[in-house]
Amino acid sequence: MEQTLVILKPNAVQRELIGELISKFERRGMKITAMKLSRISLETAEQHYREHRGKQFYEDLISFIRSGPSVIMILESLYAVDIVRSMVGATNPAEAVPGSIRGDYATSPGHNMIHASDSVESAKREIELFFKPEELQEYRLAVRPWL
Ligand code: IDP
Ligand code: MG
Repeated sequence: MEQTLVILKPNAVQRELIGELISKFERRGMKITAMKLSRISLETAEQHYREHRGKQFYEDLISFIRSGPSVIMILESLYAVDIVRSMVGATNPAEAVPGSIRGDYATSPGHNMIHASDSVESAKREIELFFKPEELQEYRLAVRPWL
C-alpha cells in the first residue's frame, strides 16, 4: 500500500471546504493514516518548498502557506500518489480539468487550494517532515476488501 501527503492550504480552511475535500478522498477509497490542523512553521515551509527557492513566486508561496492553519494529512491506498495527484489537478487551475479539485475550486496558481506529493520519494520525505512516526495510525478499514 502506498502513502502520500496532502495539505489543504489555508484558503481551503478559510473557505470552509475541509469536509467537502476530505469527503472526496474518503469516497475514492483512501484511508486517512494521520491528520492535523496546523499553522506551518517558517522552517517547515522552507523545507517543504525547498525545490522552489529562488523562483519569482517563492516568497509569496511561503507567506501564503503560513497565512493561517492548514489541514495536513497522510492518505493511503494502492497507487495513492498518482490517484491523489490526478484528483488534485494541474498546478495552474486554468489548466486543471473540471472534476479535479483545482479545476472545481480554484482560479489562481498561488491559491490552488491543495498540495499533494508528486512521487513516492517526495511523499516519504514530506511525511517525515510533517509527522512523527507515533502520529500515524495503524488500523484496518472494514470496507477494504471491497475497494
Ligand atoms: P504542485 O503543487 O502542483 O506540485 P509545484 O510546481 O510543486 O506545483 O509548485 C508548488 C506550489 O507553488 C504550487 O502549488 C503553487 O501554489 C505555487 N506555484 C507554482 N507555480 C507558480 C506560479 O507560476 N505562480 C504562482 N504560484 C506558483
Ligand atoms: Mg509540487
